[in-house]
Amino acid sequence: MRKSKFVMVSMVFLLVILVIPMQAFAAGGDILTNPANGWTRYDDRDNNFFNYSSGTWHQESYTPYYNGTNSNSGSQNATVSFTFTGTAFRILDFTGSNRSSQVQYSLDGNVIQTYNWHTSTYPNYQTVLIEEESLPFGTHTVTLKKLDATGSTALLVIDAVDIKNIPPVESTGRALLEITYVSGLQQEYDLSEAEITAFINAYNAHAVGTGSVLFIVEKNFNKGPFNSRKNYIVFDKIETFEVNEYDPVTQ
Ligand SMILES: [Ca+2]
Repeated sequence: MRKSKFVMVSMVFLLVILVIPMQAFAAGGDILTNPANGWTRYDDRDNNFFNYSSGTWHQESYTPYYNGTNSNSGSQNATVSFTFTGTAFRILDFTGSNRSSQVQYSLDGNVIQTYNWHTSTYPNYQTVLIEEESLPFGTHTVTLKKLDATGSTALLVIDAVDIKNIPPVESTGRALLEITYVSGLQQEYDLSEAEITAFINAYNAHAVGTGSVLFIVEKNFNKGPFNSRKNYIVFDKIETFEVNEYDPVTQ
């Protein structure tokens, strides 16, 4: 009982420590002309990564943007989203006199914040406008929606997005893989580190159009009369998943 209380107090304390800097750092502000080590950059014209919808989107070419490109829309309710597997992302563009004053940011279907990027400041290209650094490792969907009125001086613009997709390193632990399927069914698998890594690699390979459409989990428990039992995880049926690592020694 004492241990539980200590864990809870510690978790609350940890949350306070984590949340305050995250909120303060959410505005970003750094200029990143290249992704940091361990991060991957996706350019705005990567249609396998970005989903542009609910508005008229235009492509512009201009050297100061990453790769010399941006995608922009002045339509009210213009929406762009992307889904990734990892722990962190950064959205790059700049604040300026022709940017939207109401960009609604949602993470995994939850509205987080609305940004005003309509400023009189001189444009600093490839600035981090939104940054999340400490998400639980898994699949996440980020959505930006332009709420203000249609206009050519109120644009929602994507230059590029950086993703950190390296799973947290644990030396000896196991992990619970929690999968939510499109059907709403949730399943949990107790896997080794190697199995988790294999699953993530297979998932990412499938996401870019290579690799198998499924992943097979060997069940080492409740075999009953069978020599082996297998679970078949079909990637296209997955809505989202989370990996929660633990150390079996301390459980
Ligand atoms: Ca670009």
